[in-house]
Amino acid sequence: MHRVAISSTGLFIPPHTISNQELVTAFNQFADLENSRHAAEISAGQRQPIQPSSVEFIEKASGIKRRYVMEKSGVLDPQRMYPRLQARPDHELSLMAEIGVAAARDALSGADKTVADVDGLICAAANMQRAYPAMAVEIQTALGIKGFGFDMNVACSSATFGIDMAVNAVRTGSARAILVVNPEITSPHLAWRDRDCHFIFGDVCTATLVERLDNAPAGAFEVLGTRLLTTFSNNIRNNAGFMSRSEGRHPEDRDQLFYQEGRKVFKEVCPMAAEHISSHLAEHGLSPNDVRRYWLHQANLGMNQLIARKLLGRDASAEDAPVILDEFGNTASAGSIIAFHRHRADIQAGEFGVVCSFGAGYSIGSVLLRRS
Ligand code: CO8
Repeated sequence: MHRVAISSTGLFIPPHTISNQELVTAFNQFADLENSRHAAEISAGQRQPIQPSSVEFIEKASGIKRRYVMEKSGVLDPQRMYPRLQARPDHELSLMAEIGVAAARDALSGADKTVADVDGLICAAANMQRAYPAMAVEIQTALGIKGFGFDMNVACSSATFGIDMAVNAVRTGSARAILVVNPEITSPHLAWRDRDCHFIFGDVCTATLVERLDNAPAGAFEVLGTRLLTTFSNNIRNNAGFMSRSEGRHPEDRDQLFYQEGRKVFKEVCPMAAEHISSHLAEHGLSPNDVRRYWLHQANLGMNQLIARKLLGRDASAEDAPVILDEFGNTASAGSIIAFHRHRADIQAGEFGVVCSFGAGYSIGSVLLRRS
């Protein structure tokens, strides 16, 4: 058995940002167009008008101020309201693989490693661009990694669950190092025409290099343990899948995109996540106040504040639980990894930190770290 560390992380940031104001302006134009198109039905009481969105609501309810996207003109076109992405020929690198390669290279250079040091690659994300061949194999081959790659999807917990798989492979000796890559292109799966959720997600890609502690650079974060939990819930869903065509579904049908019961998610997941983290820490003889930093999943600012308060018994500062969702929105599984990527340099040797994700499934994954 080997001791295992996270050596480094990588980040790819998409080229476009959408501010809340831009988003709300486009949404409200769309609402006006739809309402005037259906004016007769609305005035006859046969149809409800679409209500406008508001910047104030979005910031207060979520803490999100802007988000990055791969393509913005289609999202902001009130006649369209989803990104304009170009289909690529099969011989070209696919979009998800392209951003995966960029984040993976960033992670490798952060640890001063090359692809020759890596034996496998896991592509772990909430949405895959296609059914097969696996995205991971395309990214692995584009990078030139000899070994293996596979995809996995546990929605917002994909990154932490992927890290768990990588840690086990390195600990037991089946690989020296594994890259866990999280290309989260959420924008094509978001219902931009639904004001309840049109502000939530953003695109990004993160990568995490997991390797033997004795091969890792000084200052790497030793993985002391991982803990995973799932329990089925219909409160966050997307029914699009390979049976959709046979079921006679249309891509615009509301359940073929992301939908959720946000209030229920908030109420049910916060206590589960706090309990999950504190019992994970207890397994290692630690209490929540022994932890210098929590890099939490970035879905909602209020959610993170509540979880941190439940853990620490006081209000958490940005020191305790840094926030990146104001800039990125909810980036599905990448959020906690972006927080770790951006906010770990000041952690001292011997100090503890926890990366924790939570989301659809429900799924919760925590990774307990100690700086070496
Ligand atoms: N502007 C103005 N008003 C609005 C808007 C808006 N944009 N949206 C809703 N309102 C209104 C509502 O209609 C409602 O009005 P009324 O009181 O008259 O009914 C009122 O504002 C309050 O609405 P909510 O109760 O919905 O508001 P909340 O305070 O609950 O906030 C949130 C909504 C922000 C969605 C909040 O509930 C939340 O963040 N919950 C947690 C959700 C969460 O964490 N989900 C995880 C999803 S991510 C995941 O697991 C990965 C999925 C895979 C990725 C998919 C990629 C696309």
